[in-house]
Amino acid sequence: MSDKIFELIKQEEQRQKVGLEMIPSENYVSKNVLKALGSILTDKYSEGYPGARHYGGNEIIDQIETEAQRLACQLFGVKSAIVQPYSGSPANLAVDLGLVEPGGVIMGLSLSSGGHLTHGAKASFTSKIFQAIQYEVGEDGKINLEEVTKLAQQHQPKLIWVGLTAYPYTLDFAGFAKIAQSVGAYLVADISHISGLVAAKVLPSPVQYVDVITTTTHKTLRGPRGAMILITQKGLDKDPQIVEKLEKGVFPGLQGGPHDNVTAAIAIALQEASQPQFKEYAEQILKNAQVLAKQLETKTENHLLLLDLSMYGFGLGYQAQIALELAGITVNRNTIPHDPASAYYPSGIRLGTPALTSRGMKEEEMVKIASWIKEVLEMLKGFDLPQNQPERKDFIKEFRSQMKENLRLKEIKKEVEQFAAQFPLPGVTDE
Ligand code: DSN
Repeated sequence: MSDKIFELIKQEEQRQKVGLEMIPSENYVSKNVLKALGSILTDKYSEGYPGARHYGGNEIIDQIETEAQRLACQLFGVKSAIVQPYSGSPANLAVDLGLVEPGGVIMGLSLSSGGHLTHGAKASFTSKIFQAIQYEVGEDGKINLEEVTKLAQQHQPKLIWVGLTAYPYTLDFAGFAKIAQSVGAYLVADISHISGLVAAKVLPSPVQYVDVITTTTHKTLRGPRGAMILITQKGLDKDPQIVEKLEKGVFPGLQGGPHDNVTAAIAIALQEASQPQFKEYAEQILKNAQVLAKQLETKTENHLLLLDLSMYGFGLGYQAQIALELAGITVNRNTIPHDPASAYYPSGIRLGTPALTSRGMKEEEMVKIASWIKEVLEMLKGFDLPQNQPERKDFIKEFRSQMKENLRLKEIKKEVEQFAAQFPLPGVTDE
């Protein structure tokens, strides 16, 4: 037995218990999801799809995967579901590979405007395999559909992505549908961040407007790390072969055997997400985000906040992430649209409410947490990122060691620990 690893898992559990996880893509799964993940289903190989496997012994796995597909179709109101993608990035790549020839044109929101790497970012293989055109948000931080229309007319994409990882506003699926229609492109919604909110019907669903939907299963949907590709009636009407193309994109195009333990855990999470309590949970995520946004003087229409820290100084995202982590509050540094600093040392942080809400925190707790965050952010004044790039690494190192000695940060950490420990982690039992 690896004592070292089990000891480290315990330490991570303790870190999560006494800290506040505010990365908006993170969440806490239920005991049953954890149970399925840790089951003997992890031992099986099942290349292929239910009823058409390349290996024997899949009679029961077929039933598990079929049930996961059925639950996904029912919950999201789609016609077909592929539940095998290992995670969001492979799901998105499988969609591109299934629907567009290498070298074809794809279009997506840029990473710095709140899109995802796989929507065609320069650093992603999606922009090396395909000709990737990126649209940006305007000065108001919002997607400008006229701009998207112009780019689509000019570049005639085969596929358009509409989705987000750091965009705090509602996506106009109907507007995108008109653009995709006008150039004959497939329209794919990546709802990874918001799928739990869509499933609970507290945010608009893209189903009637798009051909395909991708989503991870571990964010607001509160399942295991995995992903799904969902095919709508619109998608089937546009391309009757679309399901086969996408299935082939996943296997054998990109992946080998599915992770059957994850498939089972996805089925459990989908079942949980169809319960009335999940709708209450999703509503509370949004209420909490509204309170947090108000307290932190920003705006959101979903579960996430993108905080521009320019009012405290230049390029403070990394420093904020470090100082908040020392206070027991986990967020991630993030670029803001048209960031004047850099991707590695950006001007903002991204935070959200799904994980805290899973622990039972409500509006009152958000006010308390926001006051700690504001206090920590005030401490950043005077710690502007050096303009001279070679100085930045040492500057961050020095900043970290200074902050480690900061007495008020140590006090806040204690306060946060006492506060957080009152809200148990849903999947964890004390043994
Ligand atoms: N890592 C995910 C997120 O944090 O949004 C995107 O892949």
